[in-house]
Amino acid sequence: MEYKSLLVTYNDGICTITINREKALNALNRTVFAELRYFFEEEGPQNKDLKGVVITGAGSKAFAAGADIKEFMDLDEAKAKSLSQNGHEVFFLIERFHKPVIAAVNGFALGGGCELAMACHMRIAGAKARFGQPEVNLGICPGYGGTQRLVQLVGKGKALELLLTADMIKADEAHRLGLANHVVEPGEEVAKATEILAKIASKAPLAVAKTVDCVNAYFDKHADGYDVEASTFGVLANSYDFKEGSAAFIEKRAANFKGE
Ligand code: DAK
Repeated sequence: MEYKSLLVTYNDGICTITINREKALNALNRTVFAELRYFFEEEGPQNKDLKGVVITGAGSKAFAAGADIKEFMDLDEAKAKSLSQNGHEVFFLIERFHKPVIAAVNGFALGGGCELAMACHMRIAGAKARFGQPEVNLGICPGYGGTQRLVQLVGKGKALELLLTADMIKADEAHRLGLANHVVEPGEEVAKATEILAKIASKAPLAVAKTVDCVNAYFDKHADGYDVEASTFGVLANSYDFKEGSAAFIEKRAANFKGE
C-alpha cells in the first residue's frame, strides 16, 4: 500500500510508524485509521523479520491532537457508532499485535491521540508531552476506548477526574500515574522506544507474543486470565524455544530462539 497519512520506515527489523499530518497536529482522520488497519492487519503480520513497532507523530508539537474534529460535522447517531466501532477494531489490532508496539509520545496526545497511545503496549513520553481526554469539552465522550483503557492504566478515580475535567497533564504526572512508562528528553522518545524493542527482540518471540495475550486476557470479561495463562504455559513449555532457552542456560551460552 502507498501510505498517504503515515510514514512507515524500517531499521534492523524495527518499524517506525509516523503519523504524518503535522499541520493538523497529526489528528487522526479516516485515512490514518485505514492505513493503521492495513499495517496491523496485513503488512505487519506478513513481515517475518519484524521485531517491534514504534508509533509517533511528525514534528515536535504533537503525537496526535485527537480524532480529526473536522470529520465529525456530518455524523448522525448510526454513523458515529460505526466510526467508534471501527476505531475499536483498529486499536484492538494494535493491543493484540504479536510484536510489541510502543508509543513514542512527542507532544500533545489528546482524545483519540491519547487513546491510540493507550492501545500500544507501552508509552514513552518526551518531557514536553501532554496527555488528556478533552471530549467533554466537545459534548461527546471518548469513542476509541478511552473510558476503558484509561481506567485500566490509572485506576477509576483518577481516570474519572481526567475524563470529566478534560484536564491536560504533563509527562511527569503521566509517569507518576502509570500512563507513561518513561519520561525522556524531547526528541529522545523514538530512541528510547527502539532501545526497549531491541531488548525484547533478544527474548523468545513466541513467549513474548503469548505473554501479551495473557496480560490482555486480564481485561477480557469473557476470559479467565488464569486459565489462559495455564494453557499458554503448557503450549510454551512444549515449544522449541523453551528447550533451547533452558539448554542455553545450562550450557552457559546465549539462546538461539526460533519463535517455534
Ligand atoms: N482535529 C482537527 N484539526 C486539529 C485538531 C483536531 N483534533 N487539533 C488541532 N487541529 C488543527 C487546528 O485546527 C489548526 O489547524 P489550522 O487552523 O491551522 O488549519 C492546527 O491543527 C494547529 O492547531 P492550533 O492552532 O489550535 O494549535 P495551538 O498550538 O494553538 O493549540 C492544541 C494546540 C492541541 C491545544 C489545540 O489544537 C487543541 O485544543 N486541539 C484540539 C484538541 C482536541 O479537542 N482534540 C480532540 C479531542 S476529542 C468518536 C471517536 C473518537 C472521538 C470522539 C468521538 N466517535 C466515533 C464519534 C475522539 C475525539 C477526540 O479525539
